[in-house]
Amino acid sequence: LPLFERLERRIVDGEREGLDADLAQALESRPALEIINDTLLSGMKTVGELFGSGQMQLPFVLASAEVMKTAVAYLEPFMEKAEDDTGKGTIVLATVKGDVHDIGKNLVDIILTNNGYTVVNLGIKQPISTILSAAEEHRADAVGMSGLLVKSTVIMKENLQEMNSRGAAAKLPVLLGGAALTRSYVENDLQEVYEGRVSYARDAFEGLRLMDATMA
Ligand code: B1M
Repeated sequence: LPLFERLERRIVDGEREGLDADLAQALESRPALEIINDTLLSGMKTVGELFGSGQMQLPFVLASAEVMKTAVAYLEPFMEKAEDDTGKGTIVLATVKGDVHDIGKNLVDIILTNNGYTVVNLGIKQPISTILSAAEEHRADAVGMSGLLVKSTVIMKENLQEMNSRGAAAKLPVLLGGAALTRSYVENDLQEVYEGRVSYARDAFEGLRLMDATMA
């Protein structure tokens, strides 16, 4: 297979061996971010489709996710950083309670960090109480929640209600992302229950744009 097809295939097949050499070669002709967005994410999309239609079993999805993470870790040092553009603000980021999916959240972390934000990444399965404690401790300017399961969209709603009931925290802008969300669910249903501002980010770059708008 040609290089980029082979790389995409590695994600789908969960094939770690030879990955570094292929990534090194890919970097000779494309920027790291483009490799992630166009090649690796396309592989993860196929994994999702195969899993969703019952053609792929969970352990293989896990293997694909591990190769994806390894690839992103390899590429991260090669990604562009806005060196002179630091201290733009602080965001607490987490995958919500009950949800283990973290590849997207970690991409958001990388993109925001590389563009001058301080990201407090709490990891997966985080209850709102932990998220809010961290927001207070780090004097966060915003809270970011990720979740890929349909049930996570319900958790996000409960989290926003909990933020309302805690008063001051309700003023914090909230950024939401993850495959199970839709823009209209966030901008209508969720905005309706939240006293602060809640925004939907389709991908990590929209997350960055929204943070820039929030901090402007
Ligand atoms: Co799971 N999984 N999974 N899974 N998994 C999905 C989400 C699913 C859609 C697959 C499917 O059925 N087709 C499905 C959910 C169905 C539903 O709820 N309706 C599903 C399921 C069912 C499950 C389990 C329940 C399976 C089981 O146990 N029977 C289980 C759940 C465990 C749990 O959470 N409690 C489970 C487990 C797993 C693995 C552990 C094997 C693995 C995760 C490994 C890991 O993350 N460390 C996994 C994977 C890999 C997937 C799929 C295939 C790929 C997800 C991914 O990493 N995509 C996924 C299929 C899919 O999403 N269509 C699936 C790449 C990633 C970059 O995209 O996270 O969407 P994403 O992030 C995007 C944007 O959404 C956005 O930016 C990113 C791109 O720039 N974004 C944000 C995300 N968060 C953001 C936050 C922001 C801003 C933007 O601001 C805060």
